[in-house]
Amino acid sequence: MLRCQLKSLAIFLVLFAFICRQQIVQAAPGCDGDCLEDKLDEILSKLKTLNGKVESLAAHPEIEPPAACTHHPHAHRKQHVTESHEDVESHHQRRHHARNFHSRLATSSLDSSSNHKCAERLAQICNNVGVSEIQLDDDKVSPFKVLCGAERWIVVLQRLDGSVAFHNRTWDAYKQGFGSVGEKTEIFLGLQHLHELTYSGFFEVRIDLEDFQGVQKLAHYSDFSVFNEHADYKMGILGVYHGTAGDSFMYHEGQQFSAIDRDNDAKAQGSCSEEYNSAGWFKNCMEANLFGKYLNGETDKFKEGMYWETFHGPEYSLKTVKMSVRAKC
Ligand SMILES: [Ca+2]
Repeated sequence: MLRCQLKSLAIFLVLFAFICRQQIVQAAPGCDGDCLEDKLDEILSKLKTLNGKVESLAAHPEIEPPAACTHHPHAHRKQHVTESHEDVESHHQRRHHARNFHSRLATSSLDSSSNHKCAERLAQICNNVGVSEIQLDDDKVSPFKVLCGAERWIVVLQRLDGSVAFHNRTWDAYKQGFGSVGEKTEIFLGLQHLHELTYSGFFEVRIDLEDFQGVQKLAHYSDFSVFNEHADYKMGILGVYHGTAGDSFMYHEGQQFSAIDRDNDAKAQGSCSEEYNSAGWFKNCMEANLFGKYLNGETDKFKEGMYWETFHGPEYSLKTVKMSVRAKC
């Protein structure tokens, strides 16, 4: 019942924000758009993120929405108001994959504990440190190579020395990925593989950061998923943060991916990708720039470097960044 109320509240807030936005802008003809529009779009973006979070929680297969929720007269109308058709499909697809994932876990070994079943599942994905080839259960997805870290973490982004340019690439480049898979090489797995991987089950994410003094920090989030291309590879909920780096990634939760040729950010006027020569799950605009330029530490290029807001701030380009995902037990 609480989830129902939360969803209704989220829908109401989004609709209310839309109406207020129109009325306020119309009532203030002298406003050139820089004053009210940016503020209102920022509020609207936050409300949309809140709404997406509630819906993602409702889509969790282990917590089915109560019957009263699914039969709510506005339940379907809400989805048409707040989501594109593709988004709805993404939710259904995710629930389908998640159910399959748990079904496989449940039937893989009837006389084993659930942890053991999960361990078996993980062993199939990434059982040794080093380069490995992944074959997901989805037959439509061809096998692809990944770098497996310790404790079965799968490295999806690795920046070590600036030998590969991560910034200013086109949408297709971020979709396909670039660099080469190896322990000492720079790589981005690509948004399509990231989507396929994170939709094959439930995943967590960790981001390891290092500065030029050798100080290492960690940001860990309990959940991570990337929607499909129809949803512009939107980032799903991040869940709970813990770590030593500080939380500079939650700001990006629920955002679609943007590149120089695809502005999906929440900045009403202009493109974050163009402004900072980068790409990412931008809002208005960022608190971390994982695809930023490799600028070797201190820099006067505000937010253009590979930075993390709560670890050295936006005028320091880090030495190494590694982003990894792992299937959860
Ligand atoms: Ca924009």
